[in-house]
Amino acid sequence: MLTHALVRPPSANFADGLTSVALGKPDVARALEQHACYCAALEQCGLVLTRLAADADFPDSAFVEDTAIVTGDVAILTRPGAAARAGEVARIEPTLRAIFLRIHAIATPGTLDGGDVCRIENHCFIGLSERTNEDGARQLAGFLAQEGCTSTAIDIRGIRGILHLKSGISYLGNGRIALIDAFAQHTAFRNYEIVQVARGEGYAANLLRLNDHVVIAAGFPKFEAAVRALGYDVIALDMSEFRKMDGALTCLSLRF
Ligand code: CIR
Repeated sequence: MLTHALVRPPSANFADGLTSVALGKPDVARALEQHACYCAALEQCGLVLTRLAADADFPDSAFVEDTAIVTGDVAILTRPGAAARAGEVARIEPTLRAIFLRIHAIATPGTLDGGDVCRIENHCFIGLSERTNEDGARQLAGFLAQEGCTSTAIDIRGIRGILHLKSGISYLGNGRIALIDAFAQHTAFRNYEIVQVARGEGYAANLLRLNDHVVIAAGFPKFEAAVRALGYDVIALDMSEFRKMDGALTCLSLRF
């Protein structure tokens, strides 16, 4: 059962953050409205929120997921792969130290973004990406092993159109994963029931299973119908402004 989440709203200069997609500049007022709806959805799913202040020193800082991996009593501070985001970890560290009993940290030369870590029960898939390197993945695997969690590295560097592993795969619970077609034949996922995201709806592969609900991005009708047909209680959220900055549902919170 998830009970808490950390969130940080976008700052006034959110549009100055990093992006690899050509979807235009985000409207910050609209991003703030979407963020408020996101927070309300997390609360509807039973989570108590810790709301951090917007941080204009780091335009990408609303994407708190990339700064830490949290599991049980432990937080593992990341070392983000984009230099412009490196300072975000120190900004969130005091909050994590106040919540978690044990803190580990990815050290140089390792790099790791939280968006590259997909937890499925007691196993983590760790994406090797433009942001997460082998050393970062190896360090994380070691920390996870200390916590009784196994892991597998998945190389996503040849897959076009995804920034992080979790841009293309999410855990729905009940042994079920949602994934984009580029992952459909991957042997690492063969023991799971797969809900394939239709071509053209790939953005929807990033979702949140939060207790009794599944939170998905609005605007992907085939995928939404498939998830509803499985019997999940679905909340669909407009994510348009975050999408313009390569962000999706999981990026906007740390859940524990
Ligand atoms: C970045 O490029 O780092 C941000 N603009 C987007 C980060 C998205 N984070 C995530 O998927 N976990």
